[in-house]
Amino acid sequence: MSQRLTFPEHFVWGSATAAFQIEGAAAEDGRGPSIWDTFCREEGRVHNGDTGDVACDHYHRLTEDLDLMQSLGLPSYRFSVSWSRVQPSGSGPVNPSGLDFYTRLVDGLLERNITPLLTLYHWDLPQPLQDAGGWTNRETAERFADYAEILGRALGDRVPTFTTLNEPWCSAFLGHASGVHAPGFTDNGLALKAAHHLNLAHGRAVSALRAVTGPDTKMSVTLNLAQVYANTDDPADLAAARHVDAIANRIFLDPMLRGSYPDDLLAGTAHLTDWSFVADGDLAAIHQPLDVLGINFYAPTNVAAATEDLRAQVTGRWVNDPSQADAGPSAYPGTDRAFSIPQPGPYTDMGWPIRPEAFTELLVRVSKDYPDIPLVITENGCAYPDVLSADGAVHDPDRIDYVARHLGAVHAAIEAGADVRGYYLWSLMDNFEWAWGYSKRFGMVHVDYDTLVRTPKDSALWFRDVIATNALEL
Ligand code: IFM
Repeated sequence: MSQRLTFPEHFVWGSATAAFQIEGAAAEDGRGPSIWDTFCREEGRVHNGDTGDVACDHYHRLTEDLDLMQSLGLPSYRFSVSWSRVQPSGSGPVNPSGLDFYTRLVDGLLERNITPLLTLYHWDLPQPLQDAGGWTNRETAERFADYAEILGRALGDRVPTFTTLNEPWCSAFLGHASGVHAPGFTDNGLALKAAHHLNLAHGRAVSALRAVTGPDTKMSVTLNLAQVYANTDDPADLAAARHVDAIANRIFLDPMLRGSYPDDLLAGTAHLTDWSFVADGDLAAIHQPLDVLGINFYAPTNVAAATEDLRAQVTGRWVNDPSQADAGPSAYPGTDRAFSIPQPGPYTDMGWPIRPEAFTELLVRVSKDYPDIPLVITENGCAYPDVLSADGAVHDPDRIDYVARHLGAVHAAIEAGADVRGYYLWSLMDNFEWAWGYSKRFGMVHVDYDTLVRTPKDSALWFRDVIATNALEL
């Protein structure tokens, strides 16, 4: 029997993108190279050798895309700023054309009554900063604060909410442990150091933004939290799941929201690093008051202790690590004794299992363990191999089903007491899916990569109705 779920008054609806994934215009108007420009050019890193050079050409099609958002009834839009476009060297002079692009974007949103949600960093570090050590160099956190200040001064009067980092877990661990993301390193100790510097960058950026924006400007961070299950009640499996929870979740949540690193994280990684990169005062700097916690969720994780038997049997991917080839280096330092167990389907085109109830459990858990901070779903969505049909439409019933069931899960979490204030669908349009290149389509708008024509999929029209009614038929 179908039911109608109504969302709270003032619930914020939107969709999300990121600069490198949609903008293109990689070498235009003074933009400098980022680590993803470099990574795409390294043999074998990205499917099909795809690059972000053109992407969805959003840089040149800004007005068309703003009109598209308006036609889809979006009340809010989450985007990220390309640091390399605004500050091509990652430090020093601002590139006025780059800043102008984001000014036009924000103004264009506001003219259409669409509320901007600005992410400062979605993985595209300026290459010159990488050449100086990237996130393994503590100085990068200071440069990030300078960059945050530039954006705060330029747009703080018009952007109500700033998000510092998108999914720092990916930057740290996919970038430095499993190596499937830029800069492509496989060094567990370095990954932990990068994680700390990302935490520090977040704290410094919040302070810098607060200093130049008004008291009503909201500060946030977006984390891709993992809902981790132990495969059995065996103490070894439970310990493995707890360790993955520390590396995936509490390594960011605890310093940002509690001002400390969890003891079990420090103990569980002591063979990889002595954590001497944590300087006096760092934890206080990281622990800044936040107004919103952004959560990205796609699929849960099932973990077992890695017995010799399992090593022989399991060829499943490492935990929560979609881009990684089977049995590569782990993205979870210290989980050399733990395996991600393949879960039953159905799966999305990424091979990720569809388990909406895990989303409810995650939201309820976070709101209990870290109370008093409103939550916003800054990403949720799915990839399917959508095609333009002969009737000119893109029929994507699987996406509608996935999003409806995950919205149902958000609603259930709210009913259970979680303070969830909004939901951003990933993504506005098909785009560059990192190591998967353009082979995975997450958009509610189809992009023809030859013509760059945009076609709203059935899911976009369905989502427009959900937004208009603030309710869902499930
Ligand atoms: O496309 C990505 C996005 O950049 C970050 N979160 C997950 C999405 C799907 O993989």
